[in-house]
Amino acid sequence: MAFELDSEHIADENHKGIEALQEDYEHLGRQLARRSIDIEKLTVRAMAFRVAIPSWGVGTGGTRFARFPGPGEPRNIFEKLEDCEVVFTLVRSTPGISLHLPWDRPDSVAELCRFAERRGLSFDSTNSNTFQDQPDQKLSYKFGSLAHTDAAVRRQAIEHNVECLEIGAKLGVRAHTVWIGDGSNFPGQIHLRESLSRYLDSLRAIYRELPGDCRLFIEHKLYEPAFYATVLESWGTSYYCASELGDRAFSLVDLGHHAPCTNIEQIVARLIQFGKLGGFHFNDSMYGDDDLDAGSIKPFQLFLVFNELVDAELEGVPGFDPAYMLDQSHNVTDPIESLMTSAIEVVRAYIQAHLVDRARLADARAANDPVIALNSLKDAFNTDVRPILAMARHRSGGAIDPVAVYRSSGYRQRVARARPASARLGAGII
Ligand code: PSV
Ligand code: MN
Repeated sequence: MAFELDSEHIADENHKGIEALQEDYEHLGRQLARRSIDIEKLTVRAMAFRVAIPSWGVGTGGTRFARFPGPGEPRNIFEKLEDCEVVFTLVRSTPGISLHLPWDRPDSVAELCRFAERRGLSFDSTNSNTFQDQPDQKLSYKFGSLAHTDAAVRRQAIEHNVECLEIGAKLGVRAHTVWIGDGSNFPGQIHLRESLSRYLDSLRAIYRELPGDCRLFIEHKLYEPAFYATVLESWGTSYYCASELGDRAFSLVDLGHHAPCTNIEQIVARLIQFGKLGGFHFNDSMYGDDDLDAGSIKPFQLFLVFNELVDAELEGVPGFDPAYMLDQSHNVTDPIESLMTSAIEVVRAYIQAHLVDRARLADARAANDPVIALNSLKDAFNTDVRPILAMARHRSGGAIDPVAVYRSSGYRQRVARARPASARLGAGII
């Protein structure tokens, strides 16, 4: 409680920026009106948009070479939620939490729910972890988990996922996400077809235990930790597995889990078309990582992904209901600042996608006019929608300039004093 952001401080900071924002907002409103777009409708959409925060994202991550801990890192799930609350208070679009187990296994689920509720937070999804060994674990995941050659290891990994489902049901989550590190580092190390069959059989056992209102998301990744062949390596294999499992199994797209230059927006379109798009882990990457802040490297790609999503939303594609989550690792930034920045970027792409003149785009396509088709997208992408995002935050009680308010609040300095560094922190991705 002692660390909460002071609402007076937010109001004082907003007071400094409101006049300029009002001016920019009115100016943009006039520009958009010339394009027959009502700025108020977009602001309402921005206020309603939601993207979940990963509980692991508030910790400092590392690379395989080193981890440089930051001051005041959260040491347990309650402290993680305190940091998530700061993000939510300032940007307002992030009340949902995506929980990683067993990293964040609560002693009392009821107590965790009460703690979250008091802060206006709720639990969006659970994520299992069979890519690491835990201190008290009987069998090792060194050579895999759900696709392991040993049935006993597979059973242990299934049981962990079933426990996640049980905890998730009490937390009221809407989805459970399974990402496995299974794969091989060398040609010949695993039987490519048999390992996928074992994985699918294990998933079937998990799927059978899925509570009625919960969806199962499976997350593919091209490589890492396996360097030669990952068992669930691509959206195609993911689609196949989700289809085999049943109506409540879907593919989750983590933007960082593809080869460089992959046309991710097309993958998104395919999964929408086949009724199997479950959700997203937003982040960005330059090469093969999945760690950078959303929109920091390829903002146009993020926009193009949202262009597909908004197209499906406006068309009313049956069953279209993707879950949006961030998933990034913060090695050199303050995690709270990175999460706020990413959440804003995601809303930015969503609102820009709503600016696309879809009738003009359809006409250009029908006339085989690539220049006008591209311009329809570029006109939307090149519109600076920041006044809409800032106004949406302000009207929702958040900050006009979240990073500035956060920095001047002294929150990090306060938690640094209250949370002495511990040698074994499980807060971030190592
Ligand atoms: C794997 O890289 C991943 O994207 C999965 O979503 C994990 O659950 C998460 O990162 C944390 O390691
Ligand atoms: Mn992910």
